[in-house]
Amino acid sequence: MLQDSAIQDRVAQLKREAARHAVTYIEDGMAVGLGTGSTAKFMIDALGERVAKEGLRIRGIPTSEASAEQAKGLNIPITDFAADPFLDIAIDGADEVQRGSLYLVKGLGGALLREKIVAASARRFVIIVDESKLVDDLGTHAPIPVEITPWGWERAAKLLGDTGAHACKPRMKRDGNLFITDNGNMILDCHYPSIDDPRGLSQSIIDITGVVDHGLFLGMTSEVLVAGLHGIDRLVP
Ligand code: ABF
Repeated sequence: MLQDSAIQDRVAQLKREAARHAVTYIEDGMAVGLGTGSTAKFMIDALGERVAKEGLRIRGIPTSEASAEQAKGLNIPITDFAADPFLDIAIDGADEVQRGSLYLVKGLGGALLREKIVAASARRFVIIVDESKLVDDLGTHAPIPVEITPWGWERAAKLLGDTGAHACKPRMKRDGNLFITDNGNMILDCHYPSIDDPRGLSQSIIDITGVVDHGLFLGMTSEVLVAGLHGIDRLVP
């Protein structure tokens, strides 16, 4: 029996391999959405390597300040939506992937709004996860993060309760201060006992004034690369 740390090392190694594979989809001249999180970090590293070694000429839109810093450090040119309103591909991680539909929960890293804008702009949206992220029902392991404007957040929290959330708690940082997104907003982490109608829930949440967006990414995924202990699986909707 492998020890926990040995399993974690193996999973990290597989995620790194899946990230390297995803980066082979990127071709010269492409505009690329750069995700956020530990898996996306492997992907940006692998992309930086291709830029340095092969002279790959691409430009990226990062989904967070952290990913922007990483990309700049690797000499990956940064672009914006004025120059590139549409992206050839975006590659990111996720917190949950629903088997079959490939619907996602994203945003535990706090970058869900920029991630969703980038995903919506991309012709191909590729997700990399380890197999622990695969679920039958969304909301099983992860709360649904909802990005909201700080002013009036208590009202939005109450109305989110009416959509079936048992609890919607403002996200806090480890130091006890409120977590504020790169866009200056708050996140409410909403726990749903079950999500039978993801599309209906998505619409009900977005209809609440003060909600900027939420972590349900429905019908956006082009493919998922799953790093499992036995290798990498490729899922398509
Ligand atoms: C981003 O990073 C988020 O949408 C998601 O919350 C998180 C996944 O992180 P990791 O790859 O570290 O599990 O993709």
